[in-house]
Amino acid sequence: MSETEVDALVVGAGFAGLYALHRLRGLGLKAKALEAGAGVGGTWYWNRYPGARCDVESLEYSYQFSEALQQDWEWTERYAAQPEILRYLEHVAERFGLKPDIELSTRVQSAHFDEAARRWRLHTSRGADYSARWLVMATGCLSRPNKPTLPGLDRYLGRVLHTGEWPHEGVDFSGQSVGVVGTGSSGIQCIPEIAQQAARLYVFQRTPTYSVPANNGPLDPQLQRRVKAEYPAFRARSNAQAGAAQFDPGETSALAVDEAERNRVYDERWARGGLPFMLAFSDLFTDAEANATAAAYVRGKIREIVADPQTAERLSPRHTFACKRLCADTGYYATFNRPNVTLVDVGADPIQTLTPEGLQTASRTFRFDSLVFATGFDAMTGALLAIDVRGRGGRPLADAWAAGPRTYLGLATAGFPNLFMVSGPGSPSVLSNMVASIEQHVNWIADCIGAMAATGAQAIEAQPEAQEAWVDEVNAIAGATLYPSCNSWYLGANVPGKTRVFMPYAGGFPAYRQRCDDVAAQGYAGFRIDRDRTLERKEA
Ligand code: NA7
Repeated sequence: MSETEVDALVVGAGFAGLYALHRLRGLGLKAKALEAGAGVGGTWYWNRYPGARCDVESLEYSYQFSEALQQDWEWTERYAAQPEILRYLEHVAERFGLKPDIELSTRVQSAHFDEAARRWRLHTSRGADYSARWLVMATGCLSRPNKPTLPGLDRYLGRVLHTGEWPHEGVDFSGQSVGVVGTGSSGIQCIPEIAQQAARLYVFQRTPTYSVPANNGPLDPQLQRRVKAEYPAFRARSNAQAGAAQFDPGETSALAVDEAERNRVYDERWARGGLPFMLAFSDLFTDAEANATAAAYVRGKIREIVADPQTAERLSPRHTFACKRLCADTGYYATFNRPNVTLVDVGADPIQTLTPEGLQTASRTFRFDSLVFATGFDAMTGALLAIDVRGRGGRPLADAWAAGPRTYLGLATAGFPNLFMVSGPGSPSVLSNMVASIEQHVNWIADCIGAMAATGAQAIEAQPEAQEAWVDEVNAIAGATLYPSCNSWYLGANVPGKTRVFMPYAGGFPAYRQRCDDVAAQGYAGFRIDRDRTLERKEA
């Protein structure tokens, strides 16, 4: 099969890939997106499990690049459920005429940099080859499912599901006995839903989870009208916050107020619902004693909600509050008051093996018809490293990142010219409102490619010194927080054998964006730009 030559290739057609394709085409480039799914939507295409919902508010978790789009689209709930977000992304793909340039059901298997031609050559699962000068990896931070390799899994005769690869036709658990492994965001969302349908539900919990009520509901039409009346100003307020969302960070230390005042603040945030709870005070992420007050408050709530004291105790986390991502739920803890739900503490009584009928822990045997893995993702690097990416000198990305990901600004990596990552490791990404971070990255990348194309440059590459300095800065910022203190996916600790490095940039979205803008304004400081006259002549 012959190679399809374009100017730019985008890998992925979720929030990042769709907007990247839109921007690159807007530069007058010939661009294509290659997408593994049979439809657009990325994360929101794959994660169709019952209860799947965003925990950033709809009015913020949406594109801001088009005023007409943000005026026209009507969100129905405070926190949109997966089907609504997927409809939104399908609308975006249609509205901006992106579909003709998206190859669906096309998984990129390899991406090799051809140094002589300064082009990326990609091979796909459909056997097709593509080449492009510019390569934008919009492969997602949470897109490669983490599937535990439990002994005996191949002998289990029931149905095995992963929340991140949920069947499109849905699953009917009526009358079934179901086992769920995992109690992170996906688990806490699907467990209450499955509990309502299944005859019996076993929740296999390795680590208890801090969760606050989402307090979801229909989106107040008046609020939506008010926001739309001043959407650009509303977005500016969001973008000025560390997480690129209006979480209204508290300005006082949790230790500067007495217990009654502290509880008043926590009560208020708990009633408001959602992730702003974690910013109730200024030092919850930096001071262990302050953090412990939030942890104790949530444990108190669990004891209030859960009737059986022993179950409440097992559900109560002991690790640093919010150093694994905080969850926002709808009736999660209360689900354990249902007579058909059993909590199994596999932290204390580990899973030994699966059996044909269910599973065995050290002390008990369980039987169930279906097993749901809500076990998360090989986060931030998983999807990138699943592709055989090779840069200059044929060096594999897996080799360059053997000691953990190394990037400059989370946008590029030395030795891999013209390859850009959207929300890559070393950028705020998962510590921020993803859509805002994605747009900021795509805008930066598109502006950079536009600037290169305008000056006839064929290659731009992060310089090792700039990259090392950035990696050090990212590590230093993380080291000043409590984040490294528990086994989170931010650190890669959820995937056996993965190098333990805190991957996202924890310095906040505004500071990060300023840094990226400064680098661009200084003529792409820290990058080397190549203009090869020989190539120019060939292309003319
Ligand atoms: P998470 O947050 O990584 O949660 C995965 C859960 O699965 C967590 O409770 C894990 O326990 C558990 N897990 C993983 N492997 C195992 C094994 N082998 N045995 C038992 N339990 C296991 O993934 P989610 O999909 O819920 O959420 C990911 C992000 O998506 C979320 O943070 C939001 O940003 C959106 P552990 O804590 O590792 O002991």
